[in-house]
Amino acid sequence: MTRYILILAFSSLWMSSSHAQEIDADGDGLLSLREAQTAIPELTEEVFLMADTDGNGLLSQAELLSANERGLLPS
Ligand SMILES: [Ca+2]
Ligand SMILES: [Ca+2]
Repeated sequence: MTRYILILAFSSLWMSSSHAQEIDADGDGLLSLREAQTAIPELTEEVFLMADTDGNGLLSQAELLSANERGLLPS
């Protein structure tokens, strides 16, 4: 269930600034490993790096959704 909570939270992050500071601490619209682990404590760096398909060290919404579709995110 955790991944769905994150997807919901992350989606709302894009739409609602009221949630932005809860996960996206620096407000850049991308999730760093630390920010992602705040939302999913079980998320490992290994999984984060697999999800970060463009290798910029940050997860975009598209990368997060793709990782979810590939089953990378802890459930
Ligand atoms: Ca951020
Ligand atoms: Ca990325």
